[in-house]
Amino acid sequence: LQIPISPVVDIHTHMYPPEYISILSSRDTIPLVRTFPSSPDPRLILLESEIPSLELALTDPTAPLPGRPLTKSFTSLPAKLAFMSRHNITTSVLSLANPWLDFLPPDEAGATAHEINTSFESMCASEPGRLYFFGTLPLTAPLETILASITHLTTLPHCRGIILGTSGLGSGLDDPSLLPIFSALATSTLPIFLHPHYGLPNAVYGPRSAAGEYGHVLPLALGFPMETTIAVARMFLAGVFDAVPELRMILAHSGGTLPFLAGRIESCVLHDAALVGKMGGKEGKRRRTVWEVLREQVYLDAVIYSEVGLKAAVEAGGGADRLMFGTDHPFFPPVGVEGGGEDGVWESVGLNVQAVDKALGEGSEEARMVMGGNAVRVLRLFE
Ligand code: 5CU
Repeated sequence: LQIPISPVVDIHTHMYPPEYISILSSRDTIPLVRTFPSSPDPRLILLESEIPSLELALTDPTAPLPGRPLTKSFTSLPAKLAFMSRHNITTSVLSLANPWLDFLPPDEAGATAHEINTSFESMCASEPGRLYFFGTLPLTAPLETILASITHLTTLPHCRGIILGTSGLGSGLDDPSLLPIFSALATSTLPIFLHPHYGLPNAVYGPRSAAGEYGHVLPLALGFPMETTIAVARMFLAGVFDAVPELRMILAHSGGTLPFLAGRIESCVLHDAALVGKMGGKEGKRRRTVWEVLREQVYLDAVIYSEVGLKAAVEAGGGADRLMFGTDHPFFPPVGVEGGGEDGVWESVGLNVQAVDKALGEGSEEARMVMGGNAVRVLRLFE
């Protein structure tokens, strides 16, 4: 394996292996895959905000199609590799896309996680140096099954962490029942790639959004980042980072709005007499601020699409060495191109590359770190 001097590493890139698609195809409630007579591709319907359009399309054949087309970009390894080559991506760290295994019955989750993680391992093994992956946990299963799944992941040579949603075991990531899982991940040096799925309640987007007037903009642009922000703020307030100091988290979409709102979170803690006393730090130690937690235990991806957001993410991390490039492929393919344009150059990728170049200087050492060097170091790639 020839390791390039300046590899480009995509740490935010998803796939749905065939085993997962067959589960979705057998379902009547979201997440599901459904065919419609007016669509050449089956439709992938994932989000609660897509339920109104799904219901409409099931009763009215002329209504706009719900969800997104399930194209080869979501499922095919050759399509992923072709996308990487077209965009000069040396190595991808694959992950199952949302909503992972969050919806499975407890007695099925363990075996499904085993099957899906094994499937990712064999995809990665078939392309040495080009592919690694973040595993998936069977969070609806009993604790011992979840811990066994973590042990399984430690035996898979291409696994570099896990992808996790914000619901945890059903009560969010500040749930004390998660501490043994966080500890096991920390002990196994498996960072958590935290990714949103649930967004905000549909009601906040209003009836015009429910009627499809604004497409996916509000849930994806605003609901997703707020979800991540709230999940991490809850972990911080509950003292999870102090309880498991070796835990490392990589936050999707540059940490949601954390880089922008960390100061406000910190100020609200500081001005809450009861809380600041309670969070005083263990064994007389000083309380760590949200800024310190961000600089000691948190990494951010660089999927933010603008120079302004990227600069905030760099500042929040205390420098460019906590930021890692990503694409969010296969979401956000080019639109308005005959056939969907998935085989061309993706504007969504270009926006994130441009943001790095503009914020850090094209060709600079810092840009190189964000584009790949940091991922190689943090995720122990090519070892
Ligand atoms: O377009 C979308 O809905 C999504 C999604 O569901 N997950 C993701 O990672 N990005 C976009």
